[in-house]
Amino acid sequence: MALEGKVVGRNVRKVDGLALACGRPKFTLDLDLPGALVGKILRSPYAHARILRIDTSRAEAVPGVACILHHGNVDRVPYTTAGQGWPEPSPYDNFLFDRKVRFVGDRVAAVAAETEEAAREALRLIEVDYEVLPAVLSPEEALAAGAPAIHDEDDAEGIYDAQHNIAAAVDIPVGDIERGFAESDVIVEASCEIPYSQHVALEPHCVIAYFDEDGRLVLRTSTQVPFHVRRIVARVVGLPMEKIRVVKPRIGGGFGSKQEVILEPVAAALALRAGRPVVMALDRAEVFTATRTRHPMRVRVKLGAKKDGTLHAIEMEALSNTGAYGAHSLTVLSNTGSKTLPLYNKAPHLWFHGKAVYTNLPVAGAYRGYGATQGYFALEVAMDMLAERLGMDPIELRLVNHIRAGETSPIFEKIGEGREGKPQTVKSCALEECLRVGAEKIGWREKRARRRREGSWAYGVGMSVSMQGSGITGIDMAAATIMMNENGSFRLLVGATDIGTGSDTVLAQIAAEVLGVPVERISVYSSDTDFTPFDTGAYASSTTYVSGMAVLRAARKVREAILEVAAGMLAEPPEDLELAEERVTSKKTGKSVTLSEVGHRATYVVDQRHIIASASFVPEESPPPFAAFFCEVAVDTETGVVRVERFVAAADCGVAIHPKLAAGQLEGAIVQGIGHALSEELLFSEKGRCTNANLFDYRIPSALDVPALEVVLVDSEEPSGPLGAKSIAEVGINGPLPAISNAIYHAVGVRLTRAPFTPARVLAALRG
Ligand code: SMO
Repeated sequence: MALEGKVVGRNVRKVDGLALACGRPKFTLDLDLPGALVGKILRSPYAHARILRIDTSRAEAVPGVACILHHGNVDRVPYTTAGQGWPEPSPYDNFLFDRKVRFVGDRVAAVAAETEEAAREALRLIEVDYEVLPAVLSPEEALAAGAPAIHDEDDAEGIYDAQHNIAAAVDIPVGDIERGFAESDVIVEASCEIPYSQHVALEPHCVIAYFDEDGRLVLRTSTQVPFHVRRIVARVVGLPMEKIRVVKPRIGGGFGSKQEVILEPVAAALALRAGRPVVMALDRAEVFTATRTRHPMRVRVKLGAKKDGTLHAIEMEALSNTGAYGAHSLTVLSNTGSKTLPLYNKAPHLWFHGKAVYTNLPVAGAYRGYGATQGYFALEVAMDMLAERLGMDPIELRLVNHIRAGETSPIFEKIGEGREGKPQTVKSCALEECLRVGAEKIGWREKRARRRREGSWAYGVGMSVSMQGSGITGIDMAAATIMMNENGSFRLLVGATDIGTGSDTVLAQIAAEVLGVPVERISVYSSDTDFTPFDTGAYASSTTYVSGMAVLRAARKVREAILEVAAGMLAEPPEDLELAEERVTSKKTGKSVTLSEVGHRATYVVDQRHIIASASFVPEESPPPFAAFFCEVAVDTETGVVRVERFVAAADCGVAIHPKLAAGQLEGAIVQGIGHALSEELLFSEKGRCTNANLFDYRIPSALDVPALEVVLVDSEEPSGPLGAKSIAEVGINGPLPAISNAIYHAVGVRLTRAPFTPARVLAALRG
C-alpha cells in the first residue's frame, strides 16, 4: 500500500490495549475514594408539572444523609448541557433544579448520603406537591395552536420561539426552488421518520467529585468533552474555572451521549455543599430516559431531476423533536442539511428548512451521525425512488450526481455550526471507487437483475451513499504538547479525548511517524484539564483530523529542535540531517547520533534545554469522508421479519492511520445503524413514561444479530489532513437505514419509511 509509513498505515498495538485487556482499573468508577458519599437523583413522575411544594425534612432525618439539593436551595443559573464550543449555539434552557419539570425523569432533587440505601431512602421521603400540567407528547402537538408552552420561564436565553415551543429553526434557500422544480423532468418525494433511540454506551454516565489537597474541585468523569465540562460546571456552580480540574480516564463509549454535561454539575454541587467527595453513577433506566437520545425526526425530501438523472432541485424539510430541553437542537437540525446536500452538488436549486420543537419527552442531543443520519434516510430513499422513475441503476444515479474532488457546494458556506459555514472545495473523494468495490463485493449486478424467492422469504439488495465531515470549521480547536525524555522517548499530552475509539493510539502514530520512533517510545496522556492542553473534545468526527494536525505540528517542531542539537554534535547543518529509526543521520556523510545521545546532550551537557513543543490547530475546512453501502436482505412475507443477510461498506477516510481501528469505527457505526433500521425504539405511554427503558425490551443488535459484514477502506489522500487522513467515526451510521429500506423495496416492492422496520410495520406495509 503506497500510503503506508513506518508507523502510519500500520495496525500497531493499541497504546492502552494491554491494560484494557487485562482489566486494569482505568475507568471512572475504578477509583476507590474512602469516605465518598453516594449521589442520587429524585426524578419527576410527570411529563409536565409545576412543583408547588417540596419538603425535605423527613428525608434529611434519615441517618447518613449529608445534603439534599433542589430548586429552593441552589442558585438559579440558565445553561445548556450541550458540550459545544463557546459561544454556545444551544439555548440556555436548563437549570440545575427548576420549579418546573418537563419530562418523566426530569430532575427534582439530589441527595448525597453515606450509603446507597440511605440515599434511596431519602429520595423516597422527599415530599413534593405537583400541579400537573397538560403534556405535549409529539412535535405536531407542540406546534398546534394553543399548545402549552413548555419553556414559559422568563430567564431562559436563546430559544427561537418559546411561546410556540420552537427551540430552533433554519431556512436556507439556494437558487430558486420553484423554478428548479418547474424545470425538472421528474419529481419524487419521500418522507422518512426516525423515532427515539439511545446510544447505549456500555459504560453508563458516571462521575466522582472530590477535592485535592488545595481544596480545588476535581471531577473524574466519563465525558467526551473535559474542557467544556470545566467551563459549564464553573458557570453552573459559580466557581472560577481555575478551581476546577476535570480528569478523563478510559471511557466505555459515548457516541455523542457524553458530549453532554449532565451529571457533573449535580455531583459538583453536592460535593461542594457536603464538603465531601461524591460518587454518582446512573442505572441503565436513567441512561435511557434521562441522559440524551437521538433527535427523533421526520424529514421530507423532494427531488427534481432532468431526464439524464442530473438533479436540478432538492428540497429538504425537517421536523426535529428535541424533547424537554434544546441541547444541540439547532446544530443537529443544521447538520441534517449541511452534511447531506453537498453530496449532490449538481443541483443549482436547493431549499433546506426545518424546526426543532420542544415536547415533554426525554431530551435529545448529540448522537453519532448528528442529524445527517436522519437526513440521509430520506435523501437516499428518495434517490432510490428517483432511480426507479428514471429507469436508471441506483449506482449510476449516484455517479451522475455526487460531488468530486475539485468541486464545491454552496451549502458549505451557507450552513455552519449554528451560524454560517465556510466555503470549501473537496480535495479528496474516492466515492466512485467505493461504489465500484462495494457493488462488486455484494454481487450487485446479478442480484439486482434476479430477485431470489424461497418459500415465504423474498430477497433483495439495496444501496445508499453518505458523507460526513472532519471536525467543525473555525470552531474546533485542538492543541498538543510533546516533550522529549533524555533517553530519546517522548511524552505526548493531548486534550483530545479517547472515548474508546483508539484515538490515543492514532495520535501516537502521527507523532511517532514524524519523530522516527516506534509507537512504544511515546507515552500518551489524555486528558486532564490541569495537565493537557486545550481540545474541544471528541465529537463531530474531529479527533484524527483536528487533534491529529495539532500533534503533527507539535511533532514537527520537536523534530526541528532535535535536528538542531544533532547539528551541533555532527557539525553539519540541520538541512543535511534526517531523523529515522531513533537516530539522526547525515545524508551526506552517513554519520549518525542516537536520539538518546541527542537527549542526554540537550538535557545535561551543552546549551541545556528541554526539547518540548506545543502546537494548536483550527480547521479551515472539514473534509468529508465518503462511503457506499450495500446490503442484501431477506423479508419473510408471512411474518414481516427482515433479516440482513449481508452488509458491505466501502469508505474513503483518506489515509487510514490505523486501518484496523478505522475499520472498527466503520463496523461499529454500521451495526448501530442496523439497530436503528430493525429494532431500536424507545416507547412511551400516553402519559409520556418510557415503557421499555431496559436492555431486554429495547433491542440493540447483539453479536448474534450482526450479519456477514464486510468493510473496505478505499485509499485517498487528503492534502489538508494529518499525513493524508480525514475522519471515519460517524459516516458509517448513515448508511444502513436507507440501504436496508431500499433493499426491502427491491425484495417485496414496499417502501419502509418509518424506522425501525419491525415485523408489524413490514406486514402492515405488505398488506397495503
Ligand atoms: S454526535 Mo458526536 O458527539 O459529534
